[in-house]
Amino acid sequence: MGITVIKNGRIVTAVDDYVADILIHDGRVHTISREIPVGEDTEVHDASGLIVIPGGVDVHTHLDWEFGVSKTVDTFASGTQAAAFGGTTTVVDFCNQTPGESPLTGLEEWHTRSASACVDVGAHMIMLDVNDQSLLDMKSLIHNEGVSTFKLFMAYPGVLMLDDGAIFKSMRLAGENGAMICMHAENGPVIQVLIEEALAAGNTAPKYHSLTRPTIMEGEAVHRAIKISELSESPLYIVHLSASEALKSVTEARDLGLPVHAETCPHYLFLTDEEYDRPEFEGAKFVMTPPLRTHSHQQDLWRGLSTDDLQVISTDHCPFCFAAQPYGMKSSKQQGADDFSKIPNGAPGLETRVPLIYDGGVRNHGLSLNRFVELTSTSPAKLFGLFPRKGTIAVGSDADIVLFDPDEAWTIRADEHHSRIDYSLFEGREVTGRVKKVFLRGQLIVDGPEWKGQEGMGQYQHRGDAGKS
Ligand code: DUC
Ligand code: ZN
Ligand code: ZN
Repeated sequence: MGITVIKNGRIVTAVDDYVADILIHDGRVHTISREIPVGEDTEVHDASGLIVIPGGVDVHTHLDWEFGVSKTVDTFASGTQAAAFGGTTTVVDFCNQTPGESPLTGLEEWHTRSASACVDVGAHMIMLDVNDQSLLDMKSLIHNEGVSTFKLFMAYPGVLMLDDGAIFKSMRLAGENGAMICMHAENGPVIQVLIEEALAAGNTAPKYHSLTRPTIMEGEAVHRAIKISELSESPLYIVHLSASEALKSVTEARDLGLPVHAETCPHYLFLTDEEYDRPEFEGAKFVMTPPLRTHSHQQDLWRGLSTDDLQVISTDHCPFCFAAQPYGMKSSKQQGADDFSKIPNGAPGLETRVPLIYDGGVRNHGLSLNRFVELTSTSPAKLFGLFPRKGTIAVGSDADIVLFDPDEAWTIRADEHHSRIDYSLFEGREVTGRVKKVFLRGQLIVDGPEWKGQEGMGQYQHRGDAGKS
């Protein structure tokens, strides 16, 4: 690969903010200097008036993933192309163990599916069957396969949920081996009772998804997860945190100095449970877990982002189409037309995360530009064992770079997206701030509306120790 120079951009990292040129060679940042002379064969990109930020790191996606009887609609090719257009150049995606099988087999299958990725990819493992052998396999995943994070579920009894003993064993092993547990924290058995009672009373509409998953049961599970991780002396990462009660427990733990971390997602920051009152079956588009909450929870989440009680904003991109059976899929949101508990839980977000957080966070909620980069790139890269290769612009780092126009106003439209999903949670929302160019390891992959990348160019990321901030 030749030499590329990005000239005159305002480089913003989690800690810096200055105007300079960047010389890229062999896929990495080679030189950063105020004025880099340009040779004849150099590829030059003028970034005057643009912000130059490290490629986004989204550590919570579900691409081409089977969830119960449903399957997410994005392939690795479509989902990662959507990521790139949204300014994200690394995703860490969830693969899973099949009960009765080794998690190593789940990773092998994931590698086959992810071969078409257009941006760099890492894998977390969802543990569904914790026993002596699978605990040994976890060690092998950590030390040989670059998988240093594991998701466990405290929800979905009989399907995904692990009991507290299995959680304790997994956490202890993770802590002893430089890994971290990512927890889906909701009290599954209590929620199951509420779901059964709602259905028995004839309450089948999408809004009952929200009414049967109370915030207090998220708070209870987060508290329990923290206590088990404290005993097992392991770092803990709470995924998709949505509720004030949950945040309170995380804040208390962090104040005690425990290695407890948490992410929230754009939908919890910008939408509320009023979406479930939409007419017809429209509320199903917003059925994700945990559900959308009230405005007061949302305000607490913004406070948590500003005080670093929340360290990451990821998408939980888990796209199921609204319309029935597109792309030959067997399932869609319509599966739950007569029973909210059958609506596949999940929503899209990969393509809109970075601009939404710039618009809503920097422009409208007082986040600094540095904090915006930290939340969407640097902090996830550090916590998930990717830093400093990813998550910053520095000499020696991968040249994953986004040129971002802070002033361009545009409107979010699902039919302009690159994801295969047929709706956006943010349809019609006007935002200011737009991704203009994206480089993956120095190669231009997004140039305005044009796709310049290739399927399969994404590289697997062997991740190092997790839980380090
Ligand atoms: N949790 C996730 O993280 N994604 C999809 C559904 C769920 O319960
Ligand atoms: Zn989850
Ligand atoms: Zn998820």
